[in-house]
Amino acid sequence: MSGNPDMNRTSLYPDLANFVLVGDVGSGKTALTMALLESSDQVMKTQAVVFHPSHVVDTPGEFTSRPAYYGALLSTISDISTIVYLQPANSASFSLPPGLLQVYPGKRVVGVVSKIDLPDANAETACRVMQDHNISPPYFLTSTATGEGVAALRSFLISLQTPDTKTGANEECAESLGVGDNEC
Ligand SMILES: Nc1nc2c(ncn2[C@@H]2O[C@H](COP(=O)(O)OP(=O)(O)O)[C@@H](O)[C@H]2O)c(=O)[nH]1
Ligand SMILES: [Mg+2]
Repeated sequence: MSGNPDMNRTSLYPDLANFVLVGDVGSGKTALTMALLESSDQVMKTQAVVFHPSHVVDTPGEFTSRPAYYGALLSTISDISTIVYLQPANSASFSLPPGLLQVYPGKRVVGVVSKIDLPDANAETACRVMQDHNISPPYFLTSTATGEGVAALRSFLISLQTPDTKTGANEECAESLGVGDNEC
């Protein structure tokens, strides 16, 4: 894990830390990771877990779509406090492995609707899918093509690292960060 060269790079946002992105193959995890970190690295198919500085972790989509990989997913996320789940705006199917939230009941799950710029995007449906699967609002609507919602999500994730927002006041915090404009 520490052999990954990505671990040694410095981050523009040192407080943007301690989260793992999960979601289906092609849901936009790597593109969103790069946008959040403002990294110019090229987005290529993620074949392995990629560790960025400060415990920011990008996972291959197979982790959520193939049961054989669930064990790997569980061990990857065990030390990370926040799961960022991506629901593509043009998909109504949910891809977080069943029971994952029960295995780690203490983890925060942040619901993100990705690719809201797509012509067939339906953010409302995507939010409903997350709600139906026990992911609580606020949801963050994002597009890495237009950049919409990326800064609000980044601010929210950074706010989770400050002790007084870890308990309780996060929805208020999200609103004050302007997330309300971008909610379902
Ligand atoms: N239109 C659009 N395309 C996106 C967006 N985010 C990612 N993509 C594209 O979707 C494809 C899969 O993205 P990627 O980040 O590799 O998905 P991952 O498999 O979840 O890591 C790539 O071709 C990206 O350029 C977005 O917000 N809007
Ligand atoms: Mg990827």
